[in-house]
Amino acid sequence: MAKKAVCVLKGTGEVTGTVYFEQESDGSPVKLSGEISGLTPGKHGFHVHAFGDNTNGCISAGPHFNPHNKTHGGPTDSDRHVGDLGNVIAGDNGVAKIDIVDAMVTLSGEYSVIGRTMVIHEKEDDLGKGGNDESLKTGNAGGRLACGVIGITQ
Ligand SMILES: [Cu+2]
Ligand SMILES: [Zn+2]
Repeated sequence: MAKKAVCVLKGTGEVTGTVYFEQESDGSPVKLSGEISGLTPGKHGFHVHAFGDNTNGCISAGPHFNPHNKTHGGPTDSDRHVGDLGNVIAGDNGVAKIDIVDAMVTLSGEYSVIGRTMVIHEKEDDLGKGGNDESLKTGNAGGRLACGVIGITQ
């Protein structure tokens, strides 16, 4: 049966967004759609972080969701965190349209992302190719502009 989820992203600044998730059946790819506004034009790292905890803002969401103990990578790499969705690209109007199909993110089972947090970052994610230690953890994507917990929807 198809599963759906939604995430409303908010932060301390002007960045806001809504992301919709849809998965046709268990094990099929997840489609993400929606948009994020208030961004500087260009690429911004976009990840699922481990915890659905926003008690201290986006920081409480913890590191990238990484249940298989991999290094940070890009969405098409085999060595990647489950949460590694790469970058979204904002246009000159500051809006990034989300149109992602991802084979590793799932809405069901032990590694479901429901109840975890989506984060949009200040900078571009270098996808693990930045040549330093931080690149293999966070992709050097910088601060957390906005975030929200991924919740079940109808
Ligand atoms: Cu992140
Ligand atoms: Zn990562």
